[in-house]
Amino acid sequence: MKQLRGIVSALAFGITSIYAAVPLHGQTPPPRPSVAANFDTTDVMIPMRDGVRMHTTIYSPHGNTEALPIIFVRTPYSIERAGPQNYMHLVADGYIFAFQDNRGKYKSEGTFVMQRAPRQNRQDPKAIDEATDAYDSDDWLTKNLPHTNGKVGKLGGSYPGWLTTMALLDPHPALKAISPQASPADMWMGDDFHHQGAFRLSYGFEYAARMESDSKGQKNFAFDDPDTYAWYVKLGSLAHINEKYLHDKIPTWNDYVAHPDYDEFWQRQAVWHYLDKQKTVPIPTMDVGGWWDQEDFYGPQRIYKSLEAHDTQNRNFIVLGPWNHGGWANGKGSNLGAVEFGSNTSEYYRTNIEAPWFAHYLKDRPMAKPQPEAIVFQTGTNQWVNYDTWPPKRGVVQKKLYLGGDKGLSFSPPKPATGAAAYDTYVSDPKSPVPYRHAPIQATYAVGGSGWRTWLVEDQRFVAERPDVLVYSTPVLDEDITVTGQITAHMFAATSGTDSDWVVKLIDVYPDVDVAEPSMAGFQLMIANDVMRGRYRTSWEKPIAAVPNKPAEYAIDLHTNAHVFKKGHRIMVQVQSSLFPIIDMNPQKFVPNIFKARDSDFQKATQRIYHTGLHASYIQLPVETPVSDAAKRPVSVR
Ligand code: PG9
Repeated sequence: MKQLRGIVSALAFGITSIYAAVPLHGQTPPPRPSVAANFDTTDVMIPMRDGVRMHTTIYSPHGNTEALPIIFVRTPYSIERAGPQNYMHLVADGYIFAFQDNRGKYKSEGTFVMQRAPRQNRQDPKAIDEATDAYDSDDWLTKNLPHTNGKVGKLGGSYPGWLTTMALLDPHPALKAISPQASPADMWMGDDFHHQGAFRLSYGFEYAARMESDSKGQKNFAFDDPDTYAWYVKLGSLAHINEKYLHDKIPTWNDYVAHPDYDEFWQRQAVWHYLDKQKTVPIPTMDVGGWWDQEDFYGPQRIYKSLEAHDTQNRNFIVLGPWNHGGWANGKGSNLGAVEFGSNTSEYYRTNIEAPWFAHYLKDRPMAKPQPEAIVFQTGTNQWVNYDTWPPKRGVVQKKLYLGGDKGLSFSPPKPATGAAAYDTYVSDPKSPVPYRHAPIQATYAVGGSGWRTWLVEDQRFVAERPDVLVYSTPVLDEDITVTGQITAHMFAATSGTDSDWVVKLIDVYPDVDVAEPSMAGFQLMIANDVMRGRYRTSWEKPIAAVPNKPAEYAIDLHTNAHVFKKGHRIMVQVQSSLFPIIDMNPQKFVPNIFKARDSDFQKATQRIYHTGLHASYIQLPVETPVSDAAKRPVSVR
């Protein structure tokens, strides 16, 4: 400890007692327990290769003389409230903890760049990015802290999760295990800012305005209407954002406007492209994601997939559970909104999965059983299941669930249209878009509470009766249907306009009279959903206009899942052309750049969803074979 004090006194600018967690963006940290009193706390400014210094707080167990590994978290959301008390499941095993303000945020020097793209000039010894900041910090920590075993482990959720992923691009030799959690992988394809080309308006606007209005990133945009749905409808074209409110001052908003398509800007930023090019998985990596993550559901799946392609040494693992954004890091995890899971899933994750994993790689502790490739919480049955691949290759058959002319859903192809129209139709009106959650839609990070964190588990009956939402449903199921793996919607659709969005929601409908869970009777629980901006149906880089009223196929990635639609329930699909204001309203008239559309470009469109012949719309579902087929079952139920 003496040595540490000597070293840091030269660099330190003050000692602080810091007792709270690294909360996810906008979360209130838990109260301060006394655990931090058991640690010596030191603030240091760690120099990076370009001379910029990063504010870092180190917690060493009081009086420790043992060689311990370092758990290291980097964040743009301030380390002022960070501390070991939020990692009680790790504290007991014995670690030194270090927390660092991201470059340009709070007490760290330099300039913050939203999701700074990896440096392109790797020959320049002074060039920096998040990987070099991680490397330089690891180097300093392992060389300067006393009583370490020379091993570093990194973890973090969301932005800190992404900072963790970035460390994979240039890992320091001391880095021995990482766990990126809810880490975005691609801000255009599927994470916070866009989904398959559709702009995530309310999140993209509110997050960028909050993060970049000042260096702290804690000032919410001041809405003058408590229901932001009404505010965004009144806003009209996205061009008014800069004209009326941001005045070109928010760099991330300007990036959205300058780069509407999947151009080099987004591709250069997206970490999975770099992971794809790596030859190995350099560090044991445990990716974590939540089925109902309202922000970064795509990222964990994409990162795992990219690493898995060259995981020759079995170092790449994934954990997927029944959580919203970061829901595994705090609390019990016994429910999300109205949905009950029958056990404390978050506690289970922290104690039985995360703690043994880090102890194995950082402290050489043997695992009771080898780490399964994929540990997945299967919803519907509410059980943990291990798989030897993700998505599973064994025991799953790909089935097409067809949308029928009678608004039914069936695994049999629909009959050719006889008299009845070959499509269903609805009118999508930009003045009255389909809300993504029930009114009032509070601001994303509204002080006093917001429905944002649980919108994905809201009962979808609140829109099912709307004339601009098509609803398809199976009869009541007479046996369980287990869906495990990749789900993709194939919509054969047409619009009377020249551009359109297509939103597909896969829903589990609880029985009308639910004896097991009376409060859930008739509940419409979204299991999977996503949106695709029609103009990108042939290329993400080069948008094209739709030919009015001509059907085209739209493939919409609904990502992987593990859910049992139980006997007595029904499977439902809802199709619509807006999800507002989480997704901006498509003008429904093709314009080169939607961020610059005029108000007069927005028009009503009559939409068609086809259901016969060559144009039979369907959901591709990975259906597990019956339980009796033992050889094909998942590796084990935990
Ligand atoms: N979802 C947030 C975020 C991550 C990365 C970039 C932008 C936003 C977060 O909660 O950190």
